[in-house]
Amino acid sequence: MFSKILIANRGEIALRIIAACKEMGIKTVAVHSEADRDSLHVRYADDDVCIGPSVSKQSYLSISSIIAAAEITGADAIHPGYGFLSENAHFAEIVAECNLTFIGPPARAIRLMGDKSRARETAKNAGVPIIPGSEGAIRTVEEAADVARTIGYPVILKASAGGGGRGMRICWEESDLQTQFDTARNEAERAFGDGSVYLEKYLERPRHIEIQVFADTHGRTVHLGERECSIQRRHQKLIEESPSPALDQETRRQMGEAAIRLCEAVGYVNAGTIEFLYQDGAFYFMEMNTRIQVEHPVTEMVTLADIVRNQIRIATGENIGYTQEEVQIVGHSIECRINAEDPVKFTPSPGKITAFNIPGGPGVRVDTAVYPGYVVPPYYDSMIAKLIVHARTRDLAIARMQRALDMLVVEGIKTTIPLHQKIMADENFQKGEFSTKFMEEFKY
Ligand code: MV4
Repeated sequence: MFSKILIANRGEIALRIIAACKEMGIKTVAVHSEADRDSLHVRYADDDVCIGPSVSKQSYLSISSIIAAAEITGADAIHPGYGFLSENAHFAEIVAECNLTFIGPPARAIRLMGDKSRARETAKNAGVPIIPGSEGAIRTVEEAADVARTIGYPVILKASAGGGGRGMRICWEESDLQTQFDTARNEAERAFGDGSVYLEKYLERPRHIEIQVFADTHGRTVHLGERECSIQRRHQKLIEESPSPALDQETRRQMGEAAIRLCEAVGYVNAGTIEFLYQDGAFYFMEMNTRIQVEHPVTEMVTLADIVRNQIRIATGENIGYTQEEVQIVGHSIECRINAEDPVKFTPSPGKITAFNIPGGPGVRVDTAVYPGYVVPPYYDSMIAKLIVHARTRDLAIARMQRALDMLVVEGIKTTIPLHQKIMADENFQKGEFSTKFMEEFKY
């Protein structure tokens, strides 16, 4: 087992990783920017190193500073959390070259899944359903028009190097194609330095459902069921839940098995998430995320798994320790992301939190790094807390979330709490009837 883990992250996920390490008897190293000197992850870690100025580029994204911090403090592994360097294959390679363990998948799996067009081809070859579309990247607009004519409009152009909704263009008819193809290429070239794009049939009202997987170095892969992530705005998730109100047992089993097939096809190791679009009873592979995700707690609640602990155990070469048959989903869990934002305009609302009171009681979990008097810096993501509930049924989980939102007090800044209260009270949300279009159509 590792004796000391460096956490290359900040905020609630850094604290979540420290919590797992403490329970495992592993020492921790926090790295922080100048803006984060007074952060809880710095206080709770055994060691801490300032790795640079406030802007992420010069601190949480600085590979050399982070490696130096690991060497100075004698860490033997690095946990990247989510965001920042978590899906940077180059970073994973450097970590390994420095005789440190990267707590995550092999660099080649990160690189392969980072190329969305190749990931799609890999899924197809593994027998995982993909959305009808181009075979690999598209080189000319004529090629795009040929594929689009075969599968029918609308179609969507996606950047191979994109993901998470960046670099996408919808075409409703052939006359849109030329402009959108050029725009998509130029945007992708500018944003990612790689102008390659691929094409898919555009699904108009899909649900976003993802499968949590784990693979160990001994060839065992299991899944921990799904998360429903359709409630999002501009590709930022707002609410996640598990299980999805849309899936029956048979579809859940098939989606889980498809996710496992993809992992096995690429020799995947550690925690990962396979994202699917689900519409009219069919599911299609969309992307794979090769990191721990923000919404992992809803899976932890319904499976009793400790995902971070498992990541660390797998990284040391231990086996998963249970079989697929032993994974059981119990009850229902919902997570609301509490952001320091205007709840209507979604503009950032950094500043000093003058009062902060978190709900407790049965079935409530709050993952946060905020405390009374904390100043939310303007440099990073606006998420300040995750409010997670667990109950026997979905209806009970919604009722529990409503009372937990009422009992959550954040003063001094604007937050998305009022928005979550409105969504929890929405009839379509309560019925479980929604798609990724929910927020576009939601009146608030
Ligand atoms: C799509 C789609 C419809 N049809 N692909 C958005 C995030 C990126 N991972 C892919 N995305 C989408 N791809 C086809 N062929 C709709 C979306 C999409 C979406 C997906 C999941 C969650 C929210 C979304 C919001 C808008 C668009």
